[in-house]
Amino acid sequence: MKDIEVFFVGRTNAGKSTVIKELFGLKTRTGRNPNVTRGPVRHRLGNLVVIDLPGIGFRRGLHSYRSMLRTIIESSRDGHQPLPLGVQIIDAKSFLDLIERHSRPLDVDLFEDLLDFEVDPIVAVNKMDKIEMHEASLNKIVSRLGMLPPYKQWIDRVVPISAKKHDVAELRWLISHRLQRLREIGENMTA
Ligand SMILES: Nc1nc2c(ncn2[C@@H]2O[C@H](COP(=O)(O)OP(=O)(O)OP(=O)(O)O)[C@@H](O)[C@H]2O)c(=O)[nH]1
Ligand SMILES: [Mg+2]
Repeated sequence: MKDIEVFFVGRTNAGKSTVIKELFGLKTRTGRNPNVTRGPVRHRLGNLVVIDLPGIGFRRGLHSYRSMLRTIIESSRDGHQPLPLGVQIIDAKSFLDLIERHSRPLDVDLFEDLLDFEVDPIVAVNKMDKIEMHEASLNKIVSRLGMLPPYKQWIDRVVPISAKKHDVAELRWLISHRLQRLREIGENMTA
């Protein structure tokens, strides 16, 4: 059986490592400071490879992030594996604060990059416990990412979560559904 990879991307401190810990019970390093995860950390679970990536925005700019993503995606092509599943973690609070201040969150560039790389990402909007008016906030976030609101139109791609509150059930479901599809693609690929 071919390996299937799932990688987690996002701005530093968005909660990538916390989400991985919640979803897979893995011992990832998490922390309140930025730049906790320093390099791609791979965890193998049978034929599933979970990749915890460093965050974008602190020490690591968009350019170096892109080349890290390109390496992961191209190595799956070279190994004749299905394209990895990408899960983008967004810190809802910080995203909304940035657009309030008329700044463009790096999450938008990252999302566009993933689409350009032909990875159809799952977008997990994390730290929902820190924001009010969930529906309106999620609508703002998806429209900034270039998707038409309401966000509920995108339930096969966008999912609100709160990793710290152990609220990741919908994300777990979405990921397992996508991984199943990738497994089927893998089985149909010739070596
Ligand atoms: N309030 C709240 N805090 C969260 C949530 N998820 C993660 N955090 C906190 O956010 C901080 C960063 O979490 P990490 O999982 O280390 O974030 P990361 O994206 O892996 O960060 P880097 O590896 O530095 O890029 C930690 O203090 C977590 O406890 C959440 O759902 N709600
Ligand atoms: Mg981390």
